[in-house]
Amino acid sequence: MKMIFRWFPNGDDSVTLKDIRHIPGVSGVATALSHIPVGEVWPLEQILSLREEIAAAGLEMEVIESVNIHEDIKKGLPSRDEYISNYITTVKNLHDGGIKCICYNFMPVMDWLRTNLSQSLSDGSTVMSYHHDEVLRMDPSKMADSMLKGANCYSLPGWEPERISAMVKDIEFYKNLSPEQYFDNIRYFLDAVMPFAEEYDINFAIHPDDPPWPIFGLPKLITEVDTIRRFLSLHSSSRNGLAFCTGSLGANAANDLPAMIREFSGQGRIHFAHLRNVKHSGERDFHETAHLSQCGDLDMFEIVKALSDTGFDGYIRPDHGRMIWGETGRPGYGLYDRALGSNYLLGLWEAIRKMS
Ligand SMILES: [Mn+2]
Repeated sequence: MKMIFRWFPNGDDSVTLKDIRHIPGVSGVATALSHIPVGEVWPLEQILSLREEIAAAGLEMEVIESVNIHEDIKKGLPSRDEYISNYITTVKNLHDGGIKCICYNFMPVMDWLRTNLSQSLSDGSTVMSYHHDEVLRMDPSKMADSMLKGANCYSLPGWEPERISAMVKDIEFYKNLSPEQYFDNIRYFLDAVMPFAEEYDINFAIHPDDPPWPIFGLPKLITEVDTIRRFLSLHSSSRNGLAFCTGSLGANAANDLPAMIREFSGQGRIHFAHLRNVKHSGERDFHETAHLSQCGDLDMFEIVKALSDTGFDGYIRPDHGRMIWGETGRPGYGLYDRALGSNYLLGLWEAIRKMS
């Protein structure tokens, strides 16, 4: 297992590589060439120069989060073949740049969604939260405004300008696409790309839908045990795996996360784990919390134990944290609380390993 930390290059992060190097037990970063528009090839030279920058700070770059999927692939349009071909070239270049794992998602239109990027907790810290009633009342055309307003001038992954400009039109498009057709589009992508994942020894880790239920009538598929089983069965290669995000899947209290980890990690299908905690305040309402079990509704001990017991040897990163100690930055991605979280998780990992 390697503990890593998400980091955004090109000055688009309040956290520096030097900061990350100071966190004990963290060996590398999950990062991306996020300035390249979705659908275009990532040039090898740029991958290598980012790798050098990260190596110069004493850190590894083995995980990309994310290489986004062009909307035409998700929609199943004829133009998808060109974008898939570009994607495969990017995979080859990432292989040549020493990458071992690619995180991505197949969420239509938008990536994750929250209704408040800075909700105050009783300890004075702030976190991101989600209230479903507010989403039901939301005008999709105003949604991006409200997300970006809370972003403290940092880019928000999954909320790139090209996505936002097409958002309302795209929501309409998906109203006519059945979940069956959507699964077919994922299968088409996997059938094209997985042979290259094999050839280049790169694990693919799909991120679950966040939150794990439909919004604006959009198909949501990577949300619970049944749909994840179905996704994994679309392509049997063990390279076709999961970025198991406890915060995303854990927003639905019906998901038994340790059992899901035992099943999917036991099959060697979890390549990357995003570990964070959430507190439910209603069936479809939650806020994020510090990583400790006692701070939220997820049992982080059982989650880490399930990974350890199944011989998990992929990457873990602390996912979103609180904003504490006066820090400002991209919501969820401050330094301090994620550093605390990583060391809590490493402590659990060491104790579980030594006692088993
Ligand atoms: Mn996540």
